[in-house]
Amino acid sequence: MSAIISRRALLTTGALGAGALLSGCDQVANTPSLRKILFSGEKINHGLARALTDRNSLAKEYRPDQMSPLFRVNGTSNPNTASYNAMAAENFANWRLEVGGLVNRPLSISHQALMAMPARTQITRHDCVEGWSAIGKWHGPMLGTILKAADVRTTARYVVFTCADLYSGHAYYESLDLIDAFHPQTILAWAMNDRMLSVAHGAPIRLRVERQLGYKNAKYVMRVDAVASLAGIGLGKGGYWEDRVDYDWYAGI
Ligand SMILES: Nc1nc2c(c(=O)[nH]1)N[C@H]1C(S)=C(S)[C@@H](COP(=O)(O)O)O[C@H]1N2
Ligand SMILES: [Mo]
Repeated sequence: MSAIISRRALLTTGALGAGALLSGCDQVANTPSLRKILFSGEKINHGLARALTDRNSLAKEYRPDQMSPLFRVNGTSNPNTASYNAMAAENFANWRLEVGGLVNRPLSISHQALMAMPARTQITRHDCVEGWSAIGKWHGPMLGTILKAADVRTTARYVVFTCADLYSGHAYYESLDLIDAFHPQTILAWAMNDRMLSVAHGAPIRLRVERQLGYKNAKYVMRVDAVASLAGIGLGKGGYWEDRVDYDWYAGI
């Protein structure tokens, strides 16, 4: 069946639920107990997206005239801690991105050095689960370039982003698997809409992972760590919203 159904049709079925797609061609999938085992919870979205889309395909990129006149600020708009405020007051001249965990060469990269790296520019649409979208232009080095420089060990399976802010009193963090971490549109953006990234949008750098929903796009990134497991980090589900309100860890769109 997969040869006949277009990618668009498959993606559309996401809204209806995979049951609608499968029921027409697979009686087994209609057996409630089996369906429960095969397609429980978030695994249905994660598994389907992986099976049906090419994970290396690119998110749509837009033209400059399609950029949103206003890009909403959501979640934390200023970490407002003593250490963050001190760094911001110096325009992040003494901030460093720490890259560690399961890497052979831990890195400590200054803002200046990060901005001197080869960078990508991409105009993409940000989709927040709360029901708004905005198209913006992002500029920064590919995360993959940094991870290659750090020489991620073969035992690593995820990359964890530690942010400077607390949201409702809990540290914001996020994580990606290595496929998304090395995706060419996954960048650490230091500029937005041709200007230095503002505090409200995540200065000095924020993750842009263009094939995932808004909450995966961590602002105020301070550390990047390669890890073998997400257990023991936060509440263990891989991100702030995953831990707090059970959002899907895999938010691919
Ligand atoms: N550190 C941090 N990153 C974050 C958030 C946050 O509160 N703190 N909110 C997330 C959510 S839900 C969205 S929709 C986007 C909002 O990014 P924006 O403020 O640039 O629009 O950031 C994401 N990354
Ligand atoms: Mo969001």
